[in-house]
Amino acid sequence: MKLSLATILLLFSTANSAQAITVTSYASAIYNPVLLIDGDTGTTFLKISGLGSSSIGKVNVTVRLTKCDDPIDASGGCIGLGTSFNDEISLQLTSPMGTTVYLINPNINSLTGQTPGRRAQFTFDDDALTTIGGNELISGTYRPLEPLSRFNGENGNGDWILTYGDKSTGDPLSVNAFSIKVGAVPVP
Ligand SMILES: [Ca+2]
Repeated sequence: MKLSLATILLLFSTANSAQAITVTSYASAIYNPVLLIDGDTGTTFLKISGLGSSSIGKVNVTVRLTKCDDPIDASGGCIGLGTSFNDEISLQLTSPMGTTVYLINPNINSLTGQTPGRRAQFTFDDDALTTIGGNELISGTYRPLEPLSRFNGENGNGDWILTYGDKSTGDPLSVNAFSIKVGAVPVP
C-alpha cells in the first residue's frame, strides 16, 4: 500500500493524540409525561457503563426541553401562548464522581426570552462556537457555560445527573428528553 505524505501525517497525528477516544458509551431517556417544574429544581439521571478503567476524554450532552407561558401539556407541547421567560432556565450536569458543570446559568449567560415559548433541543459540546443566548429557544449545538472537559480524567461509569431549574414561579420548564455520550481514553 502506498501512502501519501498527507495520509502519513494524519496517521502520525492520530497516533500521537493524547485525547484519542478508544471507547464510547451512550445513554438516553425520553420522558412521557415530561419532567415539569416551576420555580424549583429537579434532577434526573442516566447510567453509563462499559468504559472499564478508561478515563473520560470527551462528553456531549443533549437536552430537549420546553419553556412556555402556562401551561405545558404532558407531551411537552405549549398550551400557553404568551411570553416564556427563557431567562429562568438553568441546566447542570454532574458526573458520577461528583464534578458539576453549568450548561446554562441564568445568573451569568441567560437567555432573555420574552417571546412565545417552544420546544427546543440543545446539544452541549466544548467544540461548539457559541454559548446559548438571545431571546428565543433555538435548537442547535452550543458550547456550555463551563467546559465539559472538567470531567476529563475521571472514570465515567455510573450515574450522570442532570439538574434542571426554573428560577421563578409562573411559566414552567419541562425536560422532554436527555442523552449523554461519554468518550474515554486509556489511563496513562
Ligand atoms: Ca417559571
